[in-house]
Amino acid sequence: MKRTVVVHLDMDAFFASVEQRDLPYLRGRSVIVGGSREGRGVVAAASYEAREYGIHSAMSMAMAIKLCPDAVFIEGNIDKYIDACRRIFDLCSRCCDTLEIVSIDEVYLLFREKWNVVVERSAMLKEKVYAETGLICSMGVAPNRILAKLASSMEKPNGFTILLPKDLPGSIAFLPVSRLWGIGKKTASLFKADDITTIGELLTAEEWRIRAHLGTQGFDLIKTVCGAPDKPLPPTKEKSLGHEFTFHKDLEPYGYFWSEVRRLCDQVSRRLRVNHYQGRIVRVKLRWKSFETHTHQMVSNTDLQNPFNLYRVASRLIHDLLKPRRKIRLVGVTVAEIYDAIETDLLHVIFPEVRVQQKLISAIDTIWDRYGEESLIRASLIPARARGFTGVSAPFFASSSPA
Ligand code: TTP
Ligand code: MG
Ligand code: MG
Repeated sequence: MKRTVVVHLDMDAFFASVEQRDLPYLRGRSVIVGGSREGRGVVAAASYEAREYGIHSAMSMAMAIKLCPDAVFIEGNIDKYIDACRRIFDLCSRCCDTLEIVSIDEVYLLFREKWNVVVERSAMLKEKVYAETGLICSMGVAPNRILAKLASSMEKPNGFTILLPKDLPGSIAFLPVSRLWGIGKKTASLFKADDITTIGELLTAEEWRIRAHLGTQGFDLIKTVCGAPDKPLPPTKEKSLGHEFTFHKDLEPYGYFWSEVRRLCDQVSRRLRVNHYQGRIVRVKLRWKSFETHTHQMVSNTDLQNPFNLYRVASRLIHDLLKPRRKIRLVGVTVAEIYDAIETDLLHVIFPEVRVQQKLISAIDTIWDRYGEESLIRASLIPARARGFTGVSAPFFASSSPA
């Protein structure tokens, strides 16, 4: 059986590079994307030019200004970064067997191919990412995830590093132990007190020292560093999730209809949040009074855990399907091609407009978690409910079938 070869891809100075791409006068200059220059903002991304001054992500803006007052400071545009990230992930998903999204600018690509095939495909992907998005990334090719991530960081920016099994662990022995995923600053300083600073020194350290600082997992780490493959892949997850609503009485698409569509979007995005999923496709379904059924879908480049975004896309799709004077029996909203959500908490802190909506959404989640999802409903549904308008709501989790 072929062993898995892992490729790790990470964009270089991601947010800052998007700005340099879109505003040519920023190219070659120190660019800092982050919170406001006043107050308690932090640096989200720094271009490689800015890093020469010691600036890095998560540093306070006040400190960044002190270190490099001539830098160009930009508050950034999250929609642009998410759009770029979707395009990149889309290119990645087309060239490997399994794609694992780690963060907004980072993925693992898993291949069950020979090394030379993987190397060739990865090099082509790197070129494609640049050709289609104008952005540069670094890639690492290795026998497991930890080594692939290490490899992609070894020659940043614009790096392409291959860690062949036959050269391991010698090819990484000179690197500090802190470069390994899972060894934080604290553990690294404990090792340092034992005169272990490089990966090579870690590999020759006495067993009891490794156990003392890393527990029994330390031995797994050592095997990994020597090129052992990762544990088998987890089974694939459900591919879509949605909600549909059958009206008590067939109706034309006016006020109340749209309130129910909003509610469907609330429910679907809530389930994405609860399960920590994100999705690429929005699909709607309309069943007419005649039982004739139509579906319509589009690729979405926005955060669908946010019900406002989901409604914007779904309502556009429904408008495309509507026919004059025809009554509707059922409406459904589905998000398909779901995948594990990217951790965006930091982005919420940095971008004020996202932060406001996020506050509202998490307040709603808190109430629903505590009192159930009937405890809080849209005000626009109250008059219709009072007049006896109702219907049957049905959630579903599909493995492949459309809504
Ligand atoms: P990273 O990949 O950690 O950093 P980077 O792409 O800017 O630079 P590198 O070339 O070293 O990979 O993060 C990706 C993006 O995520 C980054 O451009 C901005 C955002 N981010 C934050 O908003 N806050 C943070 O603290 C970090 C680390 C990243
Ligand atoms: Mg990056
Ligand atoms: Mg990253």
